Amino acid sequence: MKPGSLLSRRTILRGFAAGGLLPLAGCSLDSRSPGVMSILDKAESLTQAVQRALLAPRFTLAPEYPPGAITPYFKPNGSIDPDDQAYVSARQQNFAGWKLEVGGLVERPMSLSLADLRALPSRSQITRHDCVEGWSCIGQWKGPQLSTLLNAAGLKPQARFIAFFCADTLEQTLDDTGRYYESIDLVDAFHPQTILAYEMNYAPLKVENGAPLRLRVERQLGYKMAKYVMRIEAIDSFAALGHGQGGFWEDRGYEWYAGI
Ligand SMILES: Nc1nc2c(c(=O)[nH]1)N[C@H]1C(S)=C(S)[C@@H](COP(=O)(O)O)O[C@H]1N2
Ligand SMILES: [Mo]
Repeated sequence: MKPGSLLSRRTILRGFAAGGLLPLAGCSLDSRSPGVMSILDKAESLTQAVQRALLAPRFTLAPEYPPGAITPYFKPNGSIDPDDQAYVSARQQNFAGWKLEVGGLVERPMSLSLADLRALPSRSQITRHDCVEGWSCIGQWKGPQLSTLLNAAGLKPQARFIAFFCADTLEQTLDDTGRYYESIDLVDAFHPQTILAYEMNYAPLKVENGAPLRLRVERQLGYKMAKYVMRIEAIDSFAALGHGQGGFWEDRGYEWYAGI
């Protein structure tokens, strides 16, 4: 699938505001008053109906499990102990001075401490993590929905993707392109199960799993779930990031859209 959805931000927000799922029946042409509908109007309604039908599966929830299904040992993968300077010093203070930056194409850039994040309404979910390498683990995750932060910051109309910049360098390069980053579109960003988790298995997130904060985007493969998130940016294109493919692993050949 091509990066960037056909849906506008307003359509997405409206869809979720209506209760999480887009009403497929909302596009009936018959309900429009006769006489005033131009050919153009008709074409527009049809296009929207087709878009909604095609994209509806992306709004469904990933399966959630009971606590008894939690995998006893959740395998950490990729970076498990970043030695980047900013991360090491933040960790030494137990992340007391750490702040999540929210910026880019937003009306109100924000800077949030862990205490700020914990004070926000949160979602807890027990989900299965599928790594592209072929293993899966079930874990519990808790944190604010990404939509809460994005709504507070206010996306500018040009925003099409959300990028996550991480603390860890997974590959040593001369130009910083070995730093982990990820990006998702606004459909995933506003999905109700897309959260920024500070808790895993009912305990503070451990360093090996991305402390102090990691993304959970449950309809996608593991490499989309950025650990050690330091900065979030609303962007209109990811062409200028890294090698231009939208994420660390995408720059090394993986699919940008890793839906499951
Ligand atoms: N910052 C960062 N995020 C990352 C990675 C990484 O190396 N660095 N690895 C990814 C991959 S491939 C997977 S499967 C999961 C692993 O998460 P876990 O360590 O909690 O199991 O994190 C993803 N997010
Ligand atoms: Mo992975």
